[in-house]
Amino acid sequence: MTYCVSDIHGNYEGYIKLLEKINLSEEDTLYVLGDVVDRGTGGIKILQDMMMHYNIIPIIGNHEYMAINCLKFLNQEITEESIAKLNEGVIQGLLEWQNVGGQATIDEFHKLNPEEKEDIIEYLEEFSSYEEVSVNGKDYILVHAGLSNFSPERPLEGYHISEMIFETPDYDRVYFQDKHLVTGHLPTRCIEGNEGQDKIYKANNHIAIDCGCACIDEGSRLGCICLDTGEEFYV
Ligand SMILES: [Mn+2]
Repeated sequence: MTYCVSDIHGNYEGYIKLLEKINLSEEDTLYVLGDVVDRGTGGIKILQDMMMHYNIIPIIGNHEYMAINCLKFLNQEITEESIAKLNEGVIQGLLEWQNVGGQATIDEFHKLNPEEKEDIIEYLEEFSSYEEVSVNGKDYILVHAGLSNFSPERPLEGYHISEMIFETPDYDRVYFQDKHLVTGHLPTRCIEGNEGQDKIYKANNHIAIDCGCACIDEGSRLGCICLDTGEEFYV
């Protein structure tokens, strides 16, 4: 079976419960569509578990994109050289990351030993920007947020990462007649026509799966879809 989940945002307990709920076996594949880290306090712990599973495939989200550069910077020794590199861009990157919940990840990162820190940075650098899968003869494009500057003729490998992780797609628009676009990033409760519902959204060849697990109010959940059966799982 092929499963997709997104925007776990440091909710380690939810992640573990989900693995149990879908009963992820060695023959299954779980795609994680980005934003594993930040806000919640268990993002690094989730990454450490993910990297132990060859059948959990990570796709980059805007939070990982911000985290990579910042963690690399924080992981170097303080030398004249590193201080010289501390320019406005680096500082702004750190501040922006903190503004969106990066501090939880920084705190967790600081508790790791040097080898674990290296492993996390290396693992984050392995994340793909998107994945294409076929299940039961149906084609899916898995990407964190959407496809900015979309044109049906544009090859997927021609998109820059930044065009796939920040901008939400137009859920009223069919992007590909013959493919489904699976996305996270925007809690589905914010999609027009799905207001207030923390539920997987399916329409116009879109499958939106961020069920607001990072929102702390009641009802917010971690959603997961099985592409083979269409079955939805929530924790
Ligand atoms: Mn996001």
